[in-house]
Amino acid sequence: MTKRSLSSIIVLLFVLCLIVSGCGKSSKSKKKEKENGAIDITIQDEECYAIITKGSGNAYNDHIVEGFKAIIDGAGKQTFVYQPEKGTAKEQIQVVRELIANKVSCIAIAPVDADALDSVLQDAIDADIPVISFDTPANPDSRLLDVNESGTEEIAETLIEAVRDVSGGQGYWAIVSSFSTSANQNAWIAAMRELSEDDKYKGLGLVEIAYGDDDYHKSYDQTISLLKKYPDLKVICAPTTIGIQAAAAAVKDTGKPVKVVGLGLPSEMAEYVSKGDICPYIYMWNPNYLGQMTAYVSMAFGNRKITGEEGEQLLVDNHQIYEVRKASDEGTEVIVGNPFRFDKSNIDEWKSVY
Ligand code: RAM
Repeated sequence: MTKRSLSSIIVLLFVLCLIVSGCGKSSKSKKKEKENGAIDITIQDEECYAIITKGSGNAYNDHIVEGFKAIIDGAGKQTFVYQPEKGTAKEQIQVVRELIANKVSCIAIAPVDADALDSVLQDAIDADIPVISFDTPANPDSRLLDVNESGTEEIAETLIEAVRDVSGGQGYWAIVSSFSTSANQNAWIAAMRELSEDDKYKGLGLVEIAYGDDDYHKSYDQTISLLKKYPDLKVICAPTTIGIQAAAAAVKDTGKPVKVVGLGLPSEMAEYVSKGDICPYIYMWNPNYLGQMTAYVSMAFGNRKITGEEGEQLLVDNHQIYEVRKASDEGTEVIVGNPFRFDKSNIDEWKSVY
């Protein structure tokens, strides 16, 4: 079978899945709406909310999806979940095209590459399908709002402070990031670089940024290379859940006196954090809650309750108000929370939560 016919079969199966899952609009109802000219208010649109993560095989993404589904299912609406197997922009683009054809109620996406997704996401917006991003922002002109896990500056400051703390303020450090095209990672790294100009961090020297593409083996190999290349390395900062696990394992396997800090899941990092020698603490927010917020925001857009304009106030669970603010990329965002610290004192309590 040729590659082309195989991908046609995959697309066909995908469309069938959308229809079976209730996310497809039948041509019958479309025709009826068109025939009459007037809006048939007796036909209720089936609401279907789509979530597209950066890739499968990442527990962080699974927790987001779980939170998203819980809220949408609870509201009695349909969800469509897509986690690209290879973690490529190409896979995401193909799926967005299908979602446009099926006129879903809202698309929530964590773009692997915001520039590559830009045009297809704009096509969705032009087709009157709201597009929001979560985890990592889509470009300002191809999203209505970004559901940002935490402020860029807050994350950057938390991470560089950790580097300063575990190094004693002196020495070389390196970053093990996820994809070189990840807008969230790049924004955090740029903000860390800016902060490192401060006198407070003048004893620190950033030697390299390596990319593990949210792939455990690649992140592990990248860490091994860093350890070989820089024998004086003191700290590795990995602002990715996959990267931090791989970096800690590589440091453990080589026995090098290097500390690892960054963003990790308590469930995946407990073995290191409870010992504290390689990794004294990690930071993270609740990914399940990020998924829940993404679901609330998706439904609000799907029902045209909000526009994503700066200053809009979003009330969640009758008590919590989130204000839409201008993001550093000039688009708009809503900030879900702050990075939370997990160390020896609380990691056991949290490792079974996420
Ligand atoms: C990884 C992803 C995600 C990042 C988290 C902390 O799983 O790259 O984008 O925000 O880690």
